[in-house]
Amino acid sequence: MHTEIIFLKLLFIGLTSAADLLQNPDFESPPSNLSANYSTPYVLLNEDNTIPGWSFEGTVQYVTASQEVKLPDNGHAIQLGQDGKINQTFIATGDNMNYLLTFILAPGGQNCSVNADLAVSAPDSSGVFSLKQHYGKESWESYGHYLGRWNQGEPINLVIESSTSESDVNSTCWPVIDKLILKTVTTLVQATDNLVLNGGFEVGPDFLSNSTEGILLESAPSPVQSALPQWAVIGTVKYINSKQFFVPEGNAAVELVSGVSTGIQIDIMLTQGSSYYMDFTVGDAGDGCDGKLTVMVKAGPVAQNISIQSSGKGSAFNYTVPFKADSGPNPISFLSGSTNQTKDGVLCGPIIDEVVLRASHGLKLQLKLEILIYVLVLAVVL
Ligand SMILES: *[C@@H]1O[C@H](CO)[C@@H](O)[C@H](O)[C@H]1NC(C)=O
Ligand SMILES: *[C@@H]1O[C@H](CO)[C@@H](O)[C@H](O)[C@H]1NC(C)=O
Ligand SMILES: *[C@@H]1O[C@H](CO)[C@@H](O)[C@H](O)[C@H]1NC(C)=O
Ligand SMILES: *[C@@H]1O[C@H](CO)[C@@H](O)[C@H](O)[C@H]1NC(C)=O
Ligand SMILES: *[C@@H]1O[C@H](CO)[C@@H](O)[C@H](O)[C@H]1NC(C)=O
Ligand SMILES: *[C@@H]1O[C@H](CO)[C@@H](O)[C@H](O)[C@H]1NC(C)=O
Ligand SMILES: *[C@@H]1O[C@H](CO)[C@@H](O)[C@H](O)[C@H]1NC(C)=O
Ligand SMILES: *[C@@H]1O[C@H](CO)[C@@H](O)[C@H](O)[C@H]1NC(C)=O
Ligand SMILES: *[C@@H]1O[C@H](CO)[C@@H](O)[C@H](O)[C@H]1NC(C)=O
Ligand SMILES: [Ca+2]
Repeated sequence: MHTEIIFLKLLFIGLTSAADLLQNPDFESPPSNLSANYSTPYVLLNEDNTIPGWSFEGTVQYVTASQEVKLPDNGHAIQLGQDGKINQTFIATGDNMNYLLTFILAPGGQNCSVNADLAVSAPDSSGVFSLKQHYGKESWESYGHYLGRWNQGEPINLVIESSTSESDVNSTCWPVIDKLILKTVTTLVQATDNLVLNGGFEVGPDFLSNSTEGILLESAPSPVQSALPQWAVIGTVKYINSKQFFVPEGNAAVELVSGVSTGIQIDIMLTQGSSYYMDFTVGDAGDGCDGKLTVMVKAGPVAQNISIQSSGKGSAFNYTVPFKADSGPNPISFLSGSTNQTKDGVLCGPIIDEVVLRASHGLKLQLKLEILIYVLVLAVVL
């Protein structure tokens, strides 16, 4: 039994990187037959050009970072103009893997009145992304997206295209895409000491190695088709890493950035009438969000508002909410109680980490049992 427990815990962290599933994911291999020098920020591609790894259709331009178009690492990217579309087929690896995509969306142009959207689709999913300003210090944003779940060997056609309802194409800023990162995540398995899966938010889309920005996660009503596995996302949240932000535990946490009543939620079936404890950490990411930050917390039938006084330099406070489970799904949610900004006008908010849900009796008993069995096994071995 003890080895089984260890095995389960290993499964829980059983992530693999799919870093090289996509070819030319950052467009640093330039298109063939480029007519112009890289001295112009945009080069329109035609039928004589091919983009290594990708097919394209419609108005597509090769972009070089410049004063006009800012890109991470000052690299190259692709702009999807009118009816612009690129696609690439990758072969799924591993069985029943979930695929999470990270990418950069940058504004393509300066004096336009509307931004066209970017549509990302795969056989089991589609998502539409609009460039959101004021969520970071850069003009571009990094997004996370749940692509789907496939078995070994399946060919997956990833399609990225521009999308607009605007008829005046001349006043439209067309999206620029860069730095795609694919990550595979195994289906998470219940740990013995926490009834919430991914309660520490360690499983999520990959961070860009050089970016100082977090990753925006858009609304995801279904926790199984969420870029933050097991959590539904309401509004937009920012997935943050410990390399660039203050994170209370482990490598990642969630910052509630998009204002009142936005955040994360799960529904969980529990034993009706039994007592549970929910432990969690609230803090600030050290990103200059100084002042009062409020989180509206729900644990089954219990709702509680928690406010912290943040200095914007990184802080963490632990809380425990005891509750008796209702029948049916019990909501566990963390929603922002305020809309906040840093002095630079960047939207910010409280961070959540280390959500642990435990039965008030069951757990102690189980732990004792584990120790007992461990001792017995040791005794037998010796
Ligand atoms: C590209 O630009 C460089 C200098 O910026 C110039 O020497 C070279 O001739 C140009 N090549 C083409 C193909 O225009
Ligand atoms: C370059 O363009 C020529 C036509 O101008 C075409 O025949 C050739 O296949 C192209 N090469 C590549 C690698 O796309
Ligand atoms: C990170 O940035 C540095 C300097 O801007 C650059 O030299 C390096 O190639 C970047 N690393 C990656 C992985 O993009
Ligand atoms: C792009 O999609 C088309 C079908 O729409 C397919 O024929 C083509 O092989 C795809 N390109 C790549 C690079 O996967
Ligand atoms: C945008 O407008 C500014 C001022 O009106 C002008 O200086 C700049 O050249 C324009 N940029 C583009 C890409 O048209
Ligand atoms: C867009 O601009 C081009 C030339 O700059 C012009 O020929 C075209 O008619 C314009 N289209 C619209 C819809 O205004
Ligand atoms: C957050 O917003 C609330 C009102 O919505 C305000 O009272 C509080 O001071 C703000 N905190 C920060 C860090 O801006
Ligand atoms: C928490 O704050 C919100 C907004 O101020 C309010 O509507 C709600 O009733 C509060 N909840 C509790 C449990 O105090
Ligand atoms: C919060 O709890 C964790 C254990 O879950 C502990 O490691 C950490 O030190 C606690 N933090 C604070 C501020 O008490
Ligand atoms: Ca964490």
